[in-house]
Amino acid sequence: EDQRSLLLSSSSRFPPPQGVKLSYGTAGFRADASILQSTVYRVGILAALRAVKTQSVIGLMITASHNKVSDNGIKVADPSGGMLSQDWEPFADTLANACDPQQLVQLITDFVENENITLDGAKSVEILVARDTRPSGESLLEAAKQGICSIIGAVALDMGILTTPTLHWMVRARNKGVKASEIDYFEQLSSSFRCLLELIPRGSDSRNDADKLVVDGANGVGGEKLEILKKMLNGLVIEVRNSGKEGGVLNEGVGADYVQKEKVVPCGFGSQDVGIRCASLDGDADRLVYFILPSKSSRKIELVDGDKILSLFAVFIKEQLSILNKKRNVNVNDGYQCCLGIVQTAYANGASTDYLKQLGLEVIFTPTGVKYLHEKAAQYDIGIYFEANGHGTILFSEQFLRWLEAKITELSDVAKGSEQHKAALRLLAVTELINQAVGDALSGVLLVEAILQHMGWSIEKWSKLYEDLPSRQLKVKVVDRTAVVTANAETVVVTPPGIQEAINAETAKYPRGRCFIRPSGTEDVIRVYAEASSENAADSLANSVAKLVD
Ligand code: NG1
Ligand code: ZN
Repeated sequence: EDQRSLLLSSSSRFPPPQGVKLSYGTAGFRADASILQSTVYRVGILAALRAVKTQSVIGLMITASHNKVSDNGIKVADPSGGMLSQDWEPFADTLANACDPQQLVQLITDFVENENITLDGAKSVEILVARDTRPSGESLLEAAKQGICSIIGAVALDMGILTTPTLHWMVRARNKGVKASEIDYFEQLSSSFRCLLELIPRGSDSRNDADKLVVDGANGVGGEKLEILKKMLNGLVIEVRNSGKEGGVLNEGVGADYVQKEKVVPCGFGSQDVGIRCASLDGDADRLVYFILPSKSSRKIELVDGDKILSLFAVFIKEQLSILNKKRNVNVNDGYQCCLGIVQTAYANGASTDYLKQLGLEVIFTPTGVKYLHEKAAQYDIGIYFEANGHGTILFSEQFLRWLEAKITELSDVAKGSEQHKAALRLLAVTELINQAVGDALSGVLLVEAILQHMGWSIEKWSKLYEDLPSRQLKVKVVDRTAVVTANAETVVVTPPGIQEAINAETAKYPRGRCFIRPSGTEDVIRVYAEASSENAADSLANSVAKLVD
């Protein structure tokens, strides 16, 4: 009864916006910040219920990632540090769209009963709340806290401004019972990075100023955090641009989404950067792409996207596994077969898929959205997933980790310092450097840099692993995007009938042509993707298919 009146009184302070229907998409709730107070308050309630139900720490992140600065959003991190379990998404939707306090409280009461959640507050639970640098974040964070505190026994811990992946990492670490502050996160990243450099065969040939990395921080939280992290690193010189302190606007003409979609030089970069290794983070630092400025005269960049980061990681992991499995000092052939899986979406450049398959790797496709890729990758001993836009990570199974640790113990007895021993130590360092909760631009950048140094590769050499097929992405505004339903990891349109046949007929006109359409999960549009052997051909294929949708 106390619980009921607590909810009734707090929810009356957060009336929902009129005439908007929100849905918990692939990236949580996202909208113009001015209409989000009630949604964020309600997601606070949901997170508290999730914490009580799982008896674990839950995370709440207030961000709209690469969207414009006036937008904001909120998403929930589950106990593992991953995305909210998909079976709670419908509840998130109904909760966000309840029209008055009575209906809201009724929905919560029914849900609590169905899920067998005991709300006696006997054991308190914690919800970690953080936000990116958006000005609207402060008051939204307050609304989230109010939601959390409306559930008896739930405690909100304000973590302040963090990157999205740091919050996910903290949730995961806290639930494992290990150290989980932001400094612990930075320390884990910098020490595993150092470890990888120390294991470079020729000895670590520290990079100097002439070989610096320049990072575009998207005028967001990532740049500001990288300024702290870079001071903890040896053997790598990083210059941060667009850290948000120079007055630029978040995600405006900067950041990973802009660089990847427009393929042009971001603000703050120019002729002085020709030939230099550059990288871009997105607004909440969970995406990473690299790029090179090929010439002074053009705004065009050579993009080194998520597919290429994936390929670099795959080459390195595969190499270390094969060194480790060579019968030399210790017979590692103990019957354990490490299963390595690569997960992509239909947006992966066709040339990357060909390259990975030609390396003998198993490549699997899922629909767009990190939750699908992550779930698939988790089915392997080592699962590497990336979206072309630069969101991705590497997952290691518990079984693999136990096997690796046993190997290291064994090798350090009989073959200390051998190549086999070093390969095992490198893999262990990767498990600590890469953020296994979610894609993370800061941990990603350090793994890329460590591997490039290990291989002795320049960014040009890396970029030439394979040559991207020309591609074009378009979006078409439609009245009802749900009218388009797809299958086979979004590569085939099922309804409306007839469209797929028309797409096939168009695609057949182009050598190496590939094209698909799908409804966006984050915007009110149908996205068109086309690939072909020349830029003109890719543009023309995309345009003619876009006309079919209109
Ligand atoms: P939608 O709007 O569903 O295409 C976009 C990205 C996804 C993912 C989500 C979440 C593209 C083509 N799509 O989804 O990869 O990152 O946003 O942020 O880049
Ligand atoms: Zn993001």
